[in-house]
Amino acid sequence: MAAAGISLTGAAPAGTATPMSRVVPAPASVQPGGSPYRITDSTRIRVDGSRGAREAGEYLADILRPSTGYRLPVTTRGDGGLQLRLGAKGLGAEGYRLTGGSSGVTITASGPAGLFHGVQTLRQLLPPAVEMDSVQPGPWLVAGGRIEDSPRYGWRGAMLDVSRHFFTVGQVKRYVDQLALYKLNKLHLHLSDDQGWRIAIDSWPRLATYGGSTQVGGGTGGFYTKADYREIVRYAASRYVEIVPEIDMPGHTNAALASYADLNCDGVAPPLYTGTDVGFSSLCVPKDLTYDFVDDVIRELAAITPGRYLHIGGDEAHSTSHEEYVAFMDRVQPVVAKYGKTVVGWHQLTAATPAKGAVAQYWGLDSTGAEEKERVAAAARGGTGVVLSPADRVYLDMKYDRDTPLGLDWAGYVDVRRSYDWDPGTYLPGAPSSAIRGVEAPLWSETIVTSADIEYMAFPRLPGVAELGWSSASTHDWEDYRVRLAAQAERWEALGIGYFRAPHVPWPAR
Ligand code: TNX
Repeated sequence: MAAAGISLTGAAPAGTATPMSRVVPAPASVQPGGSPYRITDSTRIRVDGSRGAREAGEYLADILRPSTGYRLPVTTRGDGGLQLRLGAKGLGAEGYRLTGGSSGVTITASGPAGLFHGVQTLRQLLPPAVEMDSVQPGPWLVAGGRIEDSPRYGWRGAMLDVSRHFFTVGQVKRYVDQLALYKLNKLHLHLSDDQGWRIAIDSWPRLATYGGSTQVGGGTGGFYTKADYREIVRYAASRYVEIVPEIDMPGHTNAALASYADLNCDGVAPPLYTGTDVGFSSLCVPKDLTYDFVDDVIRELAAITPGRYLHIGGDEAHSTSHEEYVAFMDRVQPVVAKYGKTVVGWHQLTAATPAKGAVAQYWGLDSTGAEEKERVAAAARGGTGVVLSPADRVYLDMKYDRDTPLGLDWAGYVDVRRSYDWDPGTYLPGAPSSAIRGVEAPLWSETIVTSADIEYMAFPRLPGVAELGWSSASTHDWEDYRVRLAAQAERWEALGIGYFRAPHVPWPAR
């Protein structure tokens, strides 16, 4: 039997506060102590006059009101209760400080993103039932003590492949909310591939209307209008998530080539494609029209993307010769810069000449050859940033084990421990740690059709990737992590997130 107050499943016993040491991702510093605060009918959410604090306060109220049934007014007047204030020094753009005691809980931060992340921590300190949309009994206790927290990396991402299967604006927003819960701050949208072009481009309308009209398996596909895309960007920004749009080039372009015959070297449009092969398509590198196309697409996409980055793909260009690949990247990267964005590419970009300030997204495996790893490391030494997405660690489309009903297995099975148990700081031999911008968990959607599919593959692996991106290496400990992870399960259940009950994690009984 567990000692009083300690639960082997990581869940706090009813009527006690969740320990501060249970938060995922692990905070930089936790000093538990003092009395808990109890949210009651008379609690107020007190904000300073800033827009960031007001928005974080309203966001917090939206989470708390349905389940507590309390009014929880957001006000600039008075003291105590749940306080959100900007103006703290030395916490960085995303850091925060949370202090709790019997008279209230105060979150302070230097910037609004920090307040928002602090609210996510507060949320995890409350019982999972706080996530329900009907009134629950409580009590609503927040442990006493102090957390001071800021992230290890600035790039903590997830990628969703909306090309192989299309996902609606509502489905993308749902995923954004799940990212925000674990302090992830980038959502990379893979907007084009052989099977579908998913973003309206006014100067080339058939890309979306024809190129977006199907998907893997032959369904009707879909695409985002510019208004849809802006809505995704706006919603993500309200959760401090930056959208990184990707147009994959010069390979993975069958949907574009099918939409405009003139883009093909032979002037003949191929049929739309609904299978799952890769590496068979290429833009026509010698043709001038190709660069008119690229310029139009990048200009229009950059104009609706407030974020800093534009991803140009560059992976698996097996139908493009090396010389043509290099020539293509030499010509296309300056277009991204011309429209004010920073190039991101899959790490094959390092086989060409990455533009100054470019970011390479590494998706190799432990078993990837030393030469390929060294090419990326050399680029990193030369100033190219690196985002780590090792396929046999963080590809969320890889099966957990042989029985996983969804997903692929070309990079092997990726169980929960494998996805968590590595160090981004030392992962790529020869890459200076200063070049590592962070981590990103891609979810390719050849086999992923519904939000339930997304969630089954992302949970429980995604929170581990979030922890690798946020928490310092000194907090890394599988035995401790798996207990904290298990404690998340009741929150997922309250949120309607179906997850894989991975072995070796002490999940609460159902
Ligand atoms: C490789 S990873 C791809 C994608 C596939 C994925 C499936 C990468 C940059 N390219 O085209 O969807 O494998 O796991």
